[in-house]
Amino acid sequence: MLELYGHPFSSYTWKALIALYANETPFTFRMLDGQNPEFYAKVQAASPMGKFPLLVDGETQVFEASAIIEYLALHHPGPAPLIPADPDAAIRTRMIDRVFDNYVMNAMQESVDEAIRRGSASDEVQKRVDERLLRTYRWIENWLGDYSAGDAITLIECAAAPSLFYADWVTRIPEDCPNLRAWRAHLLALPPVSRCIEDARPFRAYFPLGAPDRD
Ligand SMILES: N[C@@H](CCC(=O)N[C@@H](CS)C(=O)NCC(=O)O)C(=O)O
Repeated sequence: MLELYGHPFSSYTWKALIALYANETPFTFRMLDGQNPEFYAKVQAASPMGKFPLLVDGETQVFEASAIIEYLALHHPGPAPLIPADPDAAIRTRMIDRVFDNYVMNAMQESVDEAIRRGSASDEVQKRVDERLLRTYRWIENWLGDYSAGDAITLIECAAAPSLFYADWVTRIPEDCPNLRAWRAHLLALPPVSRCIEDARPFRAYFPLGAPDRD
């Protein structure tokens, strides 16, 4: 039985969970909630910074959410085309996955980290984050003109849903990005994503910048 170590409020845990849920892959969730110190010990030992999620499949341990999805696509495939079979399409999918981790998730995280350190994000940090996120939002808005996956769940949806869910709480997607606003709403309504949202709801009070009263 596969094991996934993570936390229901963690965006990168969602990224792996969405892939597991999309293919109805059986797994045991090992929740990092302080109740089981041995879960933390396992995660700490597995990767350089002890980050989660961590997937364990017998003797195999996989960290980095994108690598977990690659592993699931290869060893536990299901109806959801997590990684396209066509090699060129797969390269494009991996490239867009990097956009969400590097330019959405990381930008948002700067405000969150500052809020954890100081209690709130300074105007200077928030301005820098706003600039980075708005530039990325506009790039995605354009990219969406050529993208249509329908209800399919690939690595792109796994990366996009959690990063856009939380980034919009930090820097609202503006009205001049209607495709992106609609796509975020579409992603949040996909059953594997809405399941993550509901399971995370009890933890919203922990969002360091304060969770808005929506979604
Ligand atoms: N690059 C990693 C990032 C994982 C990450 O940042 N996980 C966060 C939770 S969302 C974490 O482990 N936080 C605890 C820590 O940094 O100690 C991935 O893609 O899996």
